[in-house]
Amino acid sequence: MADDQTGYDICVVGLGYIGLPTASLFATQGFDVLGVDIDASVVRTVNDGETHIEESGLRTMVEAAVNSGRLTASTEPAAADTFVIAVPTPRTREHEDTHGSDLGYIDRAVEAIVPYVEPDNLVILESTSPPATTREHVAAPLEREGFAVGDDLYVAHCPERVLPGNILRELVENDRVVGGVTDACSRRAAQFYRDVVDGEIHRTGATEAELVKLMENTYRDVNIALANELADISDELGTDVREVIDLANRHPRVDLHQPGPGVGGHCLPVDPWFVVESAPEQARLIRQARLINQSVPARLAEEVRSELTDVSNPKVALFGVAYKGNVDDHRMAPAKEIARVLDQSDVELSAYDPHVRNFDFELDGIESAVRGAHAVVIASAHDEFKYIDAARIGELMAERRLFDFCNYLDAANWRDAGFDYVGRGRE
Ligand code: SAJ
Repeated sequence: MADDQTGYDICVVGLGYIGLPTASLFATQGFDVLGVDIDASVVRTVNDGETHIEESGLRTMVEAAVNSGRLTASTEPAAADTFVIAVPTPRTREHEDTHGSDLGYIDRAVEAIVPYVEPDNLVILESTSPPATTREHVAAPLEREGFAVGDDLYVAHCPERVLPGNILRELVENDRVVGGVTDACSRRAAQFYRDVVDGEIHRTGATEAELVKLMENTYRDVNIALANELADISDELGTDVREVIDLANRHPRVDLHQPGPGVGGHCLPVDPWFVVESAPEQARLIRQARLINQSVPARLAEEVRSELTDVSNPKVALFGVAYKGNVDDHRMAPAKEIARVLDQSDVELSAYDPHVRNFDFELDGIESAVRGAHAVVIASAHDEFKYIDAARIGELMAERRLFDFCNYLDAANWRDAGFDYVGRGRE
């Protein structure tokens, strides 16, 4: 602890993909940090200098932070100058076109810190949240405790904006948007990040900051829906979607994204709904884009199934169950929906993923996954898949079909090995 009178410099509530990197980053910069998680096994792991998530460089940083004595984990918060809340904000219903947001984690985090918050503290919400959450779910309950936000307590939203797989670098290099409940709150929160962030720090209001974050991911989701639609158009017209996108993107003001097996992760499939929910009448395009992306995995699974109608006892090997390439995170991965649809038909399913350790069902080694299979489906673009020996895989399979829904592999290489190669929107 920095000083027994005031407690820790920082108390980070939620030791997940954002909270743990944030806590260890500040600790390695010399701050005394308490990391809090409701999961006792996470707390034990961190106190042992280890990590429960796969993220490049994180293990080393956590180990250094814990060994230096500046990072401690606990299931209980304690007094600190600054509280950072980085807990999940999941949606409440899946696969429907209206979605509520579950702010229970935020409410419980605020409740947990209330006994420790003192005058002049700073409370920051980093969790991606629907508009007005910082005011209504963080500032309001603290005001009910007698604080005057902006006067004797400072509350702000500073959305995390880092890319999984690249978190430690982006935490330092990316610009930050800091939205205070008042101007004084914004100034105080900006000052907090200045010690560890090399990027620019932009000050705005709390609700604006919430919308900035949501629109960043919404922009990607709408753009990917456009790319997925373009893949279907390319199938119809017999054009190569990759070439069309690549050449269109040579224009200085165009940045088309890529089609794929669907949009997964805990951000893009969720955040646009927060916007739709906040202004349902206005957010028509955002809703439509979400529905388009949401429908992709099931449609692709049907496509696989229909290619196998003549096969008796078809077996499909799913390669990649993570929500995108080179991560171990499988939250809302398109592979889950592909597996669900195939599983409902008479297809025998196997799955291989070199990054994911625990999945919804048991994963196989590469050879047992493909043995006797009639098709391989690529559902996450992991680097390892580029180095697969297509001929060797083909020898083990009953029939050689490859559905490369990530447009990731070298079609010529697989065709040379006797595979019937199907990509997204390309010959
Ligand atoms: N995807 C496509 N086509 C593309 C790009 C992505 O189909 O052209 C798919 C991916 O395969 C994946 C999904 O979209 O299934 C989401 O992947 P992503 O890389 O776009 O985003 P995330 O969820 O890993 O991280 C995003 C990032 N947001 C932006 O880049 C604007 C990250 O910076 C955020 O911090 C993160 O969301 C978050 O936590 O909100």
